[in-house]
Amino acid sequence: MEIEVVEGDITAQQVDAVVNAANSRMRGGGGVDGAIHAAGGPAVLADCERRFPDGLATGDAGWTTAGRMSARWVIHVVGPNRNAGQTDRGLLTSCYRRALEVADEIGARTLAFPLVSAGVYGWPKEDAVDAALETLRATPTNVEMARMVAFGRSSYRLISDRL
Ligand code: AR6
Repeated sequence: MEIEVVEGDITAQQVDAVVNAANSRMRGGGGVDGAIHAAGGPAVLADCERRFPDGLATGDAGWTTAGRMSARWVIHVVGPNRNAGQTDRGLLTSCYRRALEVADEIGARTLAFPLVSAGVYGWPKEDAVDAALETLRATPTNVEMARMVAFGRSSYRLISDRL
């Protein structure tokens, strides 16, 4: 699998599926979650309600429609909330591994990822990047391309330095 990095907005990526840094309620939120629901429109929330009536566990992934975005699917993952004491790094790497497994289930070949847990959830950025890259590299998958979408210059530099 090819791994690349771009600076930009994840909602504008021309990929099969965009990955969302959601929360376990799966009913939208701020950050990248808010941007994805705003860009995809109400169909994304409606699909979340239908497919995830009880939400989604931390570390897990699940798909919905991408609504009005050019991607076909959103793969929602729930990263650990470090600010709430969830410090188990295995929950963060699980998000990337489970996202690839869900992509394989639905047949998505190109994915765009945000830096899960590195915003509101307070995971240190450097380690969030390392967790993402090492898991994407180590997980067997049919996905052909994983694009890390950096929100801002400093995240872009951080990811490209480590790539
Ligand atoms: N495109 C790409 N990356 C973005 C975008 C965007 N449009 N917007 C923000 N980021 P966060 P978390 C980056 O806080 O830490 C939400 O309320 C951002 O700079 O979105 O996993 C959810 O509902 C950061 O690097 O996600 C949850 O409650 C990264 O995306 C909670 O926040 C992740 O930041 C999840 O927190």
